[in-house]
Amino acid sequence: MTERTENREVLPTEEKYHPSMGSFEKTYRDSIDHPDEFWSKAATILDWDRRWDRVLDESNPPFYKWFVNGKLNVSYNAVDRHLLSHRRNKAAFIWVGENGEEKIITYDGLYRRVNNLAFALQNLGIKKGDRVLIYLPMILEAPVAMLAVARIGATFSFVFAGFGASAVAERIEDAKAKMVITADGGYRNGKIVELKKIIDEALEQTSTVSNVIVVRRTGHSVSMQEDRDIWYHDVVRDGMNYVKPVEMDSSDPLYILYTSGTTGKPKGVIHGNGGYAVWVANTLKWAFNPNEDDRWWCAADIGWVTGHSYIVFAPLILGLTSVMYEGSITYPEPDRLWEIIERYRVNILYTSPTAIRTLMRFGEKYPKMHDLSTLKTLGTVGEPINPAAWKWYYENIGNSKCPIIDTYWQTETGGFVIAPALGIGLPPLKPGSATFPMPGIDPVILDENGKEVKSGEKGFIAYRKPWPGMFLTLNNDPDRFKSVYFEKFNGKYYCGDYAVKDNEGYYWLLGRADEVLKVSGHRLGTIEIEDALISSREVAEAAAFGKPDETKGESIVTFVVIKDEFKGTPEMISTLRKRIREELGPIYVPDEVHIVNTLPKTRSGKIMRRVVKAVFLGQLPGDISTLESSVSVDEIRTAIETFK
Ligand code: 6R9
Repeated sequence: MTERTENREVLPTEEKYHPSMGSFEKTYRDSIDHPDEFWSKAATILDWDRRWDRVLDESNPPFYKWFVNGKLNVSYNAVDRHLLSHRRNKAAFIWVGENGEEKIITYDGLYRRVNNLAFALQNLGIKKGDRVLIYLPMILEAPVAMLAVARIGATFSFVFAGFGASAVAERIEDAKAKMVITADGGYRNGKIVELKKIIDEALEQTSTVSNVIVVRRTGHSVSMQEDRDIWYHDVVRDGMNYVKPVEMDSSDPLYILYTSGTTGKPKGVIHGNGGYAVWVANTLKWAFNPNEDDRWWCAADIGWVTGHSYIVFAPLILGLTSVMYEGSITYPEPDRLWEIIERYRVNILYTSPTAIRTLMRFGEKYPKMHDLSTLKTLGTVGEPINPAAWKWYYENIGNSKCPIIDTYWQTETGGFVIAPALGIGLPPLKPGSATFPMPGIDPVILDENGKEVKSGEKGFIAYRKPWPGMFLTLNNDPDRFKSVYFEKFNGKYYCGDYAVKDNEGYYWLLGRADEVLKVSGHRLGTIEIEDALISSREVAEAAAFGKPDETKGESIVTFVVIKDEFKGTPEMISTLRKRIREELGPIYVPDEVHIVNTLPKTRSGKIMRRVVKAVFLGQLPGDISTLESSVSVDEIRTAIETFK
């Protein structure tokens, strides 16, 4: 045991940490009025190698430092420290394959796998500060890879396995990844997704990667490049190869996660070790209050921030048992989620409004086929939930007895920022409202000029104080970090959402105020879609925007102008859709592609996406004073009508 503990004090979390038992209001006020004491106590949710000197260094805003000079290893906190407690033989993950296969991995088993992979990574030359890109489906090797990279002090960047080759290449290049961890393929709706092939294509466009580790999942044949590609099972040896967790500074990077913004280039959001880990573990406790024996199921994909924070880091730091599901929620039948809840007696389900609306369409028949009585709490994330979906979820899945924890947050915030706090005092719920801020979060709703709006009025939601889970910066781009998030409202953090606070203080999140879409909960940039279209040799101009969609929240609509020499080419629309699928991935494929002769532009030549959208949705186009004089809105309307 000695090598496992390394002079660290290993205690089960509960013995050291008791969430404030006071009311929500008291806890919240403490967090705002006495942040040092509050966060010093909250940080004991982790085992630190060295205690911090100061809770927060605000000397160089917006580059805030939490738990200054505190040292720790997050992989140790998620795995090793549970081994000396009753949790050693506890299931960390109950994994369910799309074909119904089951694998249960204990904390001890996770420890062995993480160490063995960390050992292999070290042997392949990966060390502190290196970047490793992970492109894996929802298999157990995904959390193992994240934890193994974190163990040796390297930084991972997990890319959702639904992204296409160009999107992967762009991320490899931006992160300067030295290694890729992928699989031969993944399963989705019973079909194989060719992950290795996509990596091969991406690597043709990049030059930083020296090795690719390939997990055998599907077993179908893939090409392996000698000297570069290695099978996971060849490099990860059996037995137990202990690797000492590398001591990390609280503000060292833990991972980079790319997300969409208002330009074509995805933003590499960097999260750190100490503040991030304190934040995700505490927010999970505050919002969902899971018990030691609960079965927690965050039904997101690990490739998105929800999976990073609430499938991997928070539940493992708390020593919980999670269900992890490989595939599609409607495969083989639309009762898949309900069947898994019954089979594994899940207690807490955390999913997206899109998933709820998708399953709602199939009717009550499917949930009724299963015993869902073990559920005690439900959660949602990713987009605003409409009251009809909330009600359906509450009545048919929660049997009108489970609170719905509507968690509002972003990739950049690391964890929940506004959510009902079951663990410290659940407020009466209002369907569609994420209720109140988490401790430490100080939101304000502002108008365009930065003036606070009155309750009941819509405005931009910003934050007056930093919090521990806030991202550190953007990869390679500290200036963009400052300008994108902190300039609009004079140093306050702002990231693109509209909200209203009602007269009882409840927050209602109303969706994006910028060029970002939420399609089935996936965050996509309209400009990324336009860029991919314009880079097609046939396309002269393109505009992309979102259209309200009953199930997906939003669907993607595009308008394109085809170059003269390609006009009249048959199958143009399917060619363009196919190209987007290959480059960016299936989630980016537009639902509608309309070919038009002209698009409205400003006098300076910028395409007025807003006007196209308004005309398309039958709304007033708003201010068109900057429109190029030769093109009238009526003309556009006729063009759109003709080609609709
Ligand atoms: C966690 C995640 C962030 C954007 C965010 C907002 C929307 C997320 C929401 C919600 C209303 C909720 N969003 N949760 N809107 N209610 N409960 O989704 O991160 O992919 O970065 O997206 O998602 O618009 O700005 P990310």
